[in-house]
Amino acid sequence: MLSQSQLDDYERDGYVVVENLVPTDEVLIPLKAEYTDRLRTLCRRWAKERRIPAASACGDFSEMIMTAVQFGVDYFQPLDISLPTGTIDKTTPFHAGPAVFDLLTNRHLLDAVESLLGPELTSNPIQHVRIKPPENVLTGRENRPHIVATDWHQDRGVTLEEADQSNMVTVWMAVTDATEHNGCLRAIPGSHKNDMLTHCPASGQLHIPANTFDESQAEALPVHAGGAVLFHPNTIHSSLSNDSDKIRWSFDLRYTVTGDPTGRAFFPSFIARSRSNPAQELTSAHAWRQMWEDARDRLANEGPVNIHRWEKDGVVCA
Ligand SMILES: O=C(O)CCC(=O)C(=O)O
Ligand SMILES: [Fe+2]
Repeated sequence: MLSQSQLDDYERDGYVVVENLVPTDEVLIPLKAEYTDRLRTLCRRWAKERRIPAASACGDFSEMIMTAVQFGVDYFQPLDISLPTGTIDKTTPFHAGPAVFDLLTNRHLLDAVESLLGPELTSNPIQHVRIKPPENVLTGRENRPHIVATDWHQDRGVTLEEADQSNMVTVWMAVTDATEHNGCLRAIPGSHKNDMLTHCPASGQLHIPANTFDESQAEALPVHAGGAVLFHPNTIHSSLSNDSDKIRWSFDLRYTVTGDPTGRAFFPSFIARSRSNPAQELTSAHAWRQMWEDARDRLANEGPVNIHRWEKDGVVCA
């Protein structure tokens, strides 16, 4: 549970930095092991398909990411914990492993979210892994917010209108230490008290135009591995670029009060905690994975999915 002073911070600023939110041995070590195995399988396949040199060492996690970057192989989608937007087919890759499910349902994490949203919590499918290489190894074409610095936005702006009244919290979990040098979050304190601002699509990201908020108020939010930043859906935030020479790794998860729209009804949500009826809680990592596979099969037969409401020609976007 969060302390009174952490709750006060959240109320005043729209975010709270919580160090040591999840235990390293229960959560981070299994996650790193699961991701390393998954990436090794991918790496060996890429080598076999000659997408990377056949002699590539598929050993260390960072090395494999750097090899993928160097040879222009997309490592992001096969490691992401969500299906993508746009067109989905029956083979669109994603990662829904048991260590991720254990993170989503970790009791310490849910205790903190319960302090903010109450005892009935749904895991919202708006969730991503962000494994960011040093920005200087990337080509200028790469602008996905899962790989480079993320532009200023509110998470409310990346959901559909149906979730505008939903009670929701984002949990931004650091897997590696997040610093100002390697691309930690930044946020505008108190911005959650405002309404949602207009977001403009540009170069593969959404952003709030600079003249509609005061960027000089921004606070950097460094946090150690195993800690998290919890923030409100109206909090204006972005991330810095990874100017270090190592990978920077985070997960962003979201929780919604059960019954409130998640904003992505076409992706699967599940009850992560219910104090009124604990039997409703999903406890099977396998069942969770199956929900995503079923969603993929369904969406492969439907048109592309859209995740936001914004047009390039919004009044402030010109
Ligand atoms: O880690 C990032 O680059 C930004 C993450 C973000 O916008 C979020 O977690 O909502
Ligand atoms: Fe965000």
